[in-house]
Amino acid sequence: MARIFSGIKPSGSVHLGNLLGALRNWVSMQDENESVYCVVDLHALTLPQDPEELRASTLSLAQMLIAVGIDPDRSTLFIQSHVSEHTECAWLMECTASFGELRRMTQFKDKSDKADFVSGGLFTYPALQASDIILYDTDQVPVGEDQRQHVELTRDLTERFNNRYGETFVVPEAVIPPAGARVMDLQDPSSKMSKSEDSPQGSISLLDDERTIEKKIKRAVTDSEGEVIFDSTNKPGVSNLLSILGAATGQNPKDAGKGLSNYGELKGATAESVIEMLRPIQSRYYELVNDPSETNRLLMLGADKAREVASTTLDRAKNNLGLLPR
Ligand code: ATP
Ligand code: LTN
Repeated sequence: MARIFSGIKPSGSVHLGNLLGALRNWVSMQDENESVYCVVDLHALTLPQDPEELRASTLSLAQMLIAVGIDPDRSTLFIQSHVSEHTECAWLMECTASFGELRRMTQFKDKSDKADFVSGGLFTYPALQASDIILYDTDQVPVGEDQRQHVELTRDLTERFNNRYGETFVVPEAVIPPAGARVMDLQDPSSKMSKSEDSPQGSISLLDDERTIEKKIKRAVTDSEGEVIFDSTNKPGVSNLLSILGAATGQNPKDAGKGLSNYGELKGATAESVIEMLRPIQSRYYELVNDPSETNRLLMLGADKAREVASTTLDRAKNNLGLLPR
């Protein structure tokens, strides 16, 4: 049995990329592993947040995770800021990471290029992420392709720490799905579908209704060739639709277009499969929204379970580092 950890930010509405790149893997991995899943609200603070919106989107994201199939009885599901060991361990990781390593992170480069205000937290973000992962003696981290570099950094930091101070942390590895690992924006297939980018037409929210999904997919950018073939370099828009269709129907993206002779058919088939996939998720989500106190209760239990493991790991790290015991 492996130990699994992953996290997602409450930074906007959960989209198809999150589901296909990460959340579906979270659900399937919880059966045979010991899994820990976290709403990483502290990571959302790297950009300025409206307090009311942050509170609402944190709860709503936890409800969405349950709706997609995370079972709080089988997995540990909690909110990052409820377990203060994460921020404490993040300092240890900041002091283990070099300035150059943090500066090379592409997510930092992308987000800092676009932001008016670049916080120190945006720069040290991967050190907090590393601490999320290592506090649970994690073997595997299910994430989308964009997070591979952060998990690689986590591996480097744990190896460095273990070399300096003796065996302390488990060295984790990323688990990235073969299809759907990188769902692109429907309007700009050169950038990934994202929660916080301002591209509502390019991103399909898991809560979009049928008509909205149809409209967004119909308007997706393709090309002028008209041939339904997978070629992500030369046909990024069409290939993105094929990836979505493939991931939603359990096929390889190269095979997903068989029998579809034009872009209209491709878009119709893609919209239909996405709508079918989201229908049961939406109905479970709206049931949970009617009873927020039950979600809050589950999150408190989750935080208690998480804290027990995290505090043991953090004590071990502090001891190995030479911090004076209390
Ligand atoms: P933001 O836009 O605020 O950075 P995000 O949409 O990238 O958010 P995260 O909370 O950062 O979402 O990521 C949650 C998980 O979803 C991560 O494992 C990430 O790799 C995965 N993910 C995010 N975007 C995509 C995408 N477009 N395709 C596939 N996986 C994705
Ligand atoms: N950095 C990730 C979110 C994240 C995460 C984690 C993912 C924070 N902590 C730990 C996996 C494991 C992102 O931007 N998607």
